[in-house]
Amino acid sequence: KWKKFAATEFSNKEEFQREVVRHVETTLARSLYNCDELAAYSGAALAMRDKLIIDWNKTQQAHTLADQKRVYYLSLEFLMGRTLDNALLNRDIKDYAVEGVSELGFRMEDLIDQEHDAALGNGGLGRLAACFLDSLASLSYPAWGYGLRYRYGIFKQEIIDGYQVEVPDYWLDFNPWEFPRHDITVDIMFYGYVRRYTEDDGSTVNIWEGGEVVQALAYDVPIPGYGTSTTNNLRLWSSKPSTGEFDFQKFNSGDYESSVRDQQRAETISAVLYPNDNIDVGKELRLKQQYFWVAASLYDIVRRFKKSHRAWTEFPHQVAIQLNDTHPTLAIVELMRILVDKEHLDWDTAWNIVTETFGYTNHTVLPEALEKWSVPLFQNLLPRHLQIIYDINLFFLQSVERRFPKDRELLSRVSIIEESNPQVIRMAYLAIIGSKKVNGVAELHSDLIKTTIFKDFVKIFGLDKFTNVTNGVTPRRWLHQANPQLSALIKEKLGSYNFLKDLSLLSGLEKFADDKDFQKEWMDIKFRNKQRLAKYIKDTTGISVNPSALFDIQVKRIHEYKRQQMNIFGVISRYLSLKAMTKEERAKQVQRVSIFGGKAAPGYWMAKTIIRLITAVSEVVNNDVEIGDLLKVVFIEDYNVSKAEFLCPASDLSEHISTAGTEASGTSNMKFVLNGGLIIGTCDGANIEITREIGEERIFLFGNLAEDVEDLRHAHRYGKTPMDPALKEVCEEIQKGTFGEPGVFAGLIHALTEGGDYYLVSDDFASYLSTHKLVDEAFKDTAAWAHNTIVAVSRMGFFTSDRAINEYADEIWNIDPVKVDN
Ligand code: 26Y
Repeated sequence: KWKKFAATEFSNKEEFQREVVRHVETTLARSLYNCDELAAYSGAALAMRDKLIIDWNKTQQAHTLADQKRVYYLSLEFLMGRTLDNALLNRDIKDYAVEGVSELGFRMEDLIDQEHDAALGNGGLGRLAACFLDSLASLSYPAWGYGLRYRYGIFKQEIIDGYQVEVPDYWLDFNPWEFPRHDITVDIMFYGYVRRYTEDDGSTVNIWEGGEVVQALAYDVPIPGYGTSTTNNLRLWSSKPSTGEFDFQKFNSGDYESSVRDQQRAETISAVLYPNDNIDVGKELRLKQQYFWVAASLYDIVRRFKKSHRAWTEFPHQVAIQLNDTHPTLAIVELMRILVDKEHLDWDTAWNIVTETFGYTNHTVLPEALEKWSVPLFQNLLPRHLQIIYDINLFFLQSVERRFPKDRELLSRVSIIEESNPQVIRMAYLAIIGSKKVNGVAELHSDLIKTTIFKDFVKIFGLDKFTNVTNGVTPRRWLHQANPQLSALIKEKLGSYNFLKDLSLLSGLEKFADDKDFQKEWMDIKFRNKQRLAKYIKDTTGISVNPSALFDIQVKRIHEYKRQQMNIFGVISRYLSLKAMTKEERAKQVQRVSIFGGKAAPGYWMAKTIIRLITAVSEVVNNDVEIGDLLKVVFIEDYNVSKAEFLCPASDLSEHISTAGTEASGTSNMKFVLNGGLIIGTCDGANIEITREIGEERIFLFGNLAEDVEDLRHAHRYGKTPMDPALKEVCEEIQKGTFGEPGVFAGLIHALTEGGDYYLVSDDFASYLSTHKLVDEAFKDTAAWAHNTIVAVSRMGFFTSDRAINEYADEIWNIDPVKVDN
């Protein structure tokens, strides 16, 4: 009955068209005769959005009615990318949208290309959160994401004279995918002091007061599931001056400037995403962001829980909160503050509720990425929270002392407070102590955290608290949307698109692996995807690349542990070998295009130097007429989600070559294999599980194992490791000035020599180069290559984020799906 009032339900191209036109003419106030691609995109987006809102309301209603346990995914990063194409595909209306706009004179691809990426994240952790939202909705779980609505997402990268230059990413000019909820605001306090007094009944009460107040305003983003009406909510908080705080007194008395300054100070909190990936810098503003977001989210969650008038002890049966890394760990402390200071529960009852509610996902073992907050800084900003942390620590250490009497070393090792100068709060320890479950993101990583950084906690809490959930990626965006031709070919073979909901069905492809016609169609699609990339490279860099050459891609954040430096040293080595060959020898070589992309954190000097070396090598190699198409080197500017969508389908080979034991999982490795590419990689992160699934004859593994890293590093420190000869040759070539002023690259060479080669480039270099030779040989046999990529894809079912989310739901959150009627 209600449906017939829903004007925006459309189910054919005419209706879609009508809605686009209506929005262009009325919402945007433009004439159709003056409608450019941006206006047409906007009209299409608004039409799609109307449809999503209806499903979204239905979903929220169904969830309220079902009154089941919900999960809240707290993440400081959501790397969503574009929405229109994804929403059209998830709702299965792309076909008539394409026809609808084509009759208006537009190509859908051009409209889709008008959309700005929502880039509220750095890399893997942020993109994982986005894949998880897609899976949560597609599997109909009652789930909310909570994050910050940054005015500036991750910076845009420009390459100027070979160097990275950062440009602000202002993305909110036109964003139809969000809804401000002017009625949903929360006042958040900072600074101030704690007033303690004794009640008549003798109990002590702590009141945090006298601080400055900032207001959090909710913006909601609908998250459409695939093949279901479920449309979940992502709630992002934006900061603004609290209504009481904007100083009208000052304003009226003429102190206009300082009243505007106060306003700006409030808005600063959600102004910009910190552009650091896997490196902690400990800035006060970031702590402010964390508390602001966590406090607003918890207020919201608690308010929703209170509506059901249940006892507090029911809280963990209604609410699961997942902490995406330690960034939201303050939520543990804030919930304690709410329960003890405001709701007057006794400490133990409150603590039981808290430790039944939270789960903590760790994404790294790198020491420089583990968050620590200086106690003086923290005390000034959040005085009451520091007291609560001290109490949590005290009770925890007392319990450890009882179980392990007289082990003072253990106590100091596991204390939340590190006795450095100044003292610091170890957020990971707080997250472990306050959570029911702790998980790593791939098997090796989950094993490593249990045996290294968290081993004392395994001893204290037992093994059951620590678990693994191997990451996954959503096949909707990373197969169906990014590679529509491959998705359609698979559908043709399997009979339906059901594999997009149950990726294990891909196994049905394996029987076609030797079918010559199928192989041809398969490889033709790869070729067309490479042609599209070649055109993009030509248009944006001027470099011509041969689409028949082997495309070797490494795209990810630039970091020494990910070893882009090893890749470019390998390219130099290949260049030197080619130069040394006769014409006849050269003619037998496999042509290669080495493609790099990724952002360096603005303050990460070494990462920026790696980018400079890549661009310097590309200038020399690409202009060497003797080399021609045998080797091209390309740096793709401003790597982001929408670029990943056309890069992943265009690789023959992708590189996942981190020093063993450093890459927690990696997720682009999964995307590349899912799109019919092979991998060269180390025994690290999810590469290991990918190998197990697809078979070791289909992956080019090389290098030392995680268990040997410590000894190898030790050997370097004591000068026992001569540099690999091929690497030495590369260094000498750089020092000769072949790639420009060698002083520019001195830091990179120093890291390999006096620096102790911490990332073991030299130790792995010989096996890296010889493995690349195997790749060349394998690539010459097109039929075998086709066979191997088909088999690999058919065995990738495990790496869907649907599987990961089902594991979280069953083993950590204890939640069930809620059906939403169509
Ligand atoms: C402390 C702070 C500045 C910080 C900010 C961002 C610390 C870490 C990060 C981001 C970490 C990250 O992206 N980690 C990656 O998470 C992926 C998803 O689990 C993994 O696949 C990947 O191996 C890991 O590096």
